[in-house]
Amino acid sequence: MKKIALLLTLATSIGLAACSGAPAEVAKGPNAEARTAAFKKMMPDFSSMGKMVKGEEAYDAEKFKAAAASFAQLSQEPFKHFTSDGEGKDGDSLPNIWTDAEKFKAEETKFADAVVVLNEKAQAGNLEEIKVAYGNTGATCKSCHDTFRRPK
Ligand code: ASC
Repeated sequence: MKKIALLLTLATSIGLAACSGAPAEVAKGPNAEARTAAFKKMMPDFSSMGKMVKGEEAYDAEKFKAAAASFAQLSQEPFKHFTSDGEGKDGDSLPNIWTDAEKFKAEETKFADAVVVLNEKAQAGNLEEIKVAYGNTGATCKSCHDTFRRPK
């Protein structure tokens, strides 16, 4: 009887752990904090472009150009801080960032290249081409997150 109770407790804990997934927060050392701050800083530009691309806001060529140029600069910053703070202090960064550095670098390059094209298209001002470039940029965000960011 005791054995069954123990097994039940064990099964329940495993079940709960599987369902609840990763902890809500993983501690952040200084590098993780710097990454978060830099990603947060670049997001208003990406969101602003997103609203115009999705038609939630009227396309304003000058506003779009400014956001794309700013994003091209700000989006470089997070990648200066991808150094591990040590186990349990890397925030949303998964350990394979450090162990599979080559693949991570390839994701970073894909993103950076997509951002350059997005800025070029923004400055040229053809909304249909801008939409494609914006979509491609978002796809590189997702591709990296799917492999290297703690699932949310
Ligand atoms: C965003 C955001 C991301 C990317 C990604 C695009 O706005 O926060 O991580 O776009 O979702 O697929």
